[in-house]
Amino acid sequence: MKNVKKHAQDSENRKQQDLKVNKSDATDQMMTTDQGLKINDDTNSLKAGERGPSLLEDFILREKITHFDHERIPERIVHARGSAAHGYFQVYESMEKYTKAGFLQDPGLKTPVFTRFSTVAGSRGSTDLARDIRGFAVKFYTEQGNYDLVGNNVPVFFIQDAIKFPDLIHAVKPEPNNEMPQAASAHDTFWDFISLMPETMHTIMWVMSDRAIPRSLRMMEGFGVHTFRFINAKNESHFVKFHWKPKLGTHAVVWDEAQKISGKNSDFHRQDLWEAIENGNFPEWELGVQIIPEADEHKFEFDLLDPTKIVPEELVPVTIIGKMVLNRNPDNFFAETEQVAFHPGHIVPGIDFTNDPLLQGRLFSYTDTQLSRLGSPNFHEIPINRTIAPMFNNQRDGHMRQEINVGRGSYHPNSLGGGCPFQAKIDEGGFTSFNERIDAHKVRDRSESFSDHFSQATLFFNSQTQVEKNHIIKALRFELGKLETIAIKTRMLGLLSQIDKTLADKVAQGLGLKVPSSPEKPINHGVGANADKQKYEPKKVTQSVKSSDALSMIKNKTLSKTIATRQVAFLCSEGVHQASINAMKTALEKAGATAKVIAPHLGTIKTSEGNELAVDQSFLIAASVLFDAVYIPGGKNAGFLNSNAEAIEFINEAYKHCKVIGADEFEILAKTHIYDKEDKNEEEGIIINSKTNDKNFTKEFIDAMGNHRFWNREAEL
Ligand code: HDE
Repeated sequence: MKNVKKHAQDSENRKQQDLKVNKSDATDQMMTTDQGLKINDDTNSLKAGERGPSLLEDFILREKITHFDHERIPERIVHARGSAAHGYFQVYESMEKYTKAGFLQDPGLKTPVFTRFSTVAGSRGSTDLARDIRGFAVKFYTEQGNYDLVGNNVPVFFIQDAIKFPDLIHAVKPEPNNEMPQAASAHDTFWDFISLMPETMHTIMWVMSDRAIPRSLRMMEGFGVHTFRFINAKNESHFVKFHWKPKLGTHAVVWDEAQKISGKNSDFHRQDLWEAIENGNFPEWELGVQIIPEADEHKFEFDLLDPTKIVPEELVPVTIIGKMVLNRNPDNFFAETEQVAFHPGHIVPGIDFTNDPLLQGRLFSYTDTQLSRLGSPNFHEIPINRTIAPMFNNQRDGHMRQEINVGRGSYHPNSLGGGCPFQAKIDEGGFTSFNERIDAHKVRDRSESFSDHFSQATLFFNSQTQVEKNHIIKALRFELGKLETIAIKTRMLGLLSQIDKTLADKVAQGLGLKVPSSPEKPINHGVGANADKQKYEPKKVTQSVKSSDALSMIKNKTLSKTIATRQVAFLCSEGVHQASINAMKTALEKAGATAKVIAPHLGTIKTSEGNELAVDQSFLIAASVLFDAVYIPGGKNAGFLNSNAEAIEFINEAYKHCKVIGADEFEILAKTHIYDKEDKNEEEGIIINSKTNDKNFTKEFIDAMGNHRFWNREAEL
């Protein structure tokens, strides 16, 4: 056991050391040029006379500006905006029965990971809260080589074949004539494409749900999307679907909040992840797998190779096999988060691909894109991309080669180098592909088993609570409502009516349009070369699972009641009652939440007890959308809060977004919407101290926070 621990520690240390090469946080270093020449003056350029022209000879100036001129590299074509963290992965029990993957054998082994979360459509400088899928890419630095699980926070994808990916991305990116809109799908080109591609319908349901506007990167699920294979030492294969389940549960904000957060703090997610890790609140996910025996490949009413389908958890349960903890922020955004290069083709013995045509296309794309983004085939030598496994081969040279290969041999077979590097036998860890039999005609076509585009979209919609359905309807009303072209809206209504009639009717109502009585048939779009034969006809296959709780964030069993790391705004002003603040703050901190004092100005304010209270944020900086709950302590501040428009707006917004509001006295809320309501004293999620007996107040507030939102405040659609 001691050895196992040491081994685990070694592999973590090795990666840490690897990444610290050239770390530039020294405190005792003199400034030099890139050639190591000590610099005496970095403030003035070399000139002919004090007021004279700068001299071309000034190599220090030229070197500095030339390097600066080349600081930027192309941003990722998709997933440009990201944030990442280091951590480790640990399996709970050996998975030997299913896979020989080294990092899944030994519960004592901590495999270092680097995980990058991203939005898909926006540029590097766009907002975190865009309605979008989130990338969830994990690089495992295993002893057998790097394994990348490059997934998303949604378990399905828009398209079935990689050949449509450039079209999808062209459609969703800002329109080419005016480069608008940024990081948004609510525009004509996106919905034009979607409305002509029925296979996108299932993913559209997920993207229109609140899954596309997470509360935090720490509170979203992750999925491998494609079906992969586990291969064991006996070379037996099982199909596998990967799931990441967040320990804090899966949570979202609402669309109105998302849009406002984008203005108030476009780094909301990025900052939340960074601060959680800095404060020692290390985010954690469990890795789950759905394992399907090879013999069951054709037993489902959908095709396992189709990336627009899930395997409902009711048919194949998710088995939790390990955990990932993110415990260290990057030292340098560019060197690590920007230069990390993921690739679904980075696999290790024990894991293999299937013939999912989307996955197959990805296997080519990622290396190709790194070549233009990172500028060299040697991107694997960048510290964040280096493997901790010994790396040795006959690849040589190229732009920015770091390694100085010694010796004459750079070919195989050789005798001059004694035959080195040697090929590894399978029992020495040599990789071999799963020996799948393939016997087929060469065709540009798609399997009939891929032609059901609606039934899982219906399954997703049916699995939601009424509140979640309303949010999907409102999202569609928003997105389609922004389109200029009526024909696209109508075509979309036709597609929605094939998912659910009420859904289509409700969206149509918001758009002021009618659902077409017979939906437009897709003409030769997304149908492959056999389009001319009109062979393809989308169909709906009856699903054995009618509703799945795992698909709803509200019903989901992983929804956690914990309020750990949640942020509570305390609205205060001069004369606030300090004893109330102390009691609530202590109770919240005990539950793992954070209290922030918001007041008219920064610095300190005087409490009713005569003490100075430190202010965290002024009303000018803070906003309800940046917090999970609000508390208004009593004292002499009621007068001020009732006359301050910002404080009133703060409380009204918290109410609108269905958040918990606590106050020492009901009168403090006199100028808010809450006070005007008929059932004002009975509302759920409004906790008033004077009505509870003192002891229960903080408990009731914290219990209410555990419910997260009080959706009954939302209007019926
Ligand atoms: Fe990607 N994708 N993708 N993708 N993808 C990229 O690679 C691509 C797809 C995903 O944090 C690019 O290094 C194709 C599905 C993530 O660095 C590029 C297709 C899933 C990230 C690329 C897909 C993903 C990327 C751009 C259709 C979920 C960010 C920059 C066949 C399973 C990784 C880069 C990071 C990034 C291609 C579809 C996940 C261009 C051709 C499905 C999380 O290579």
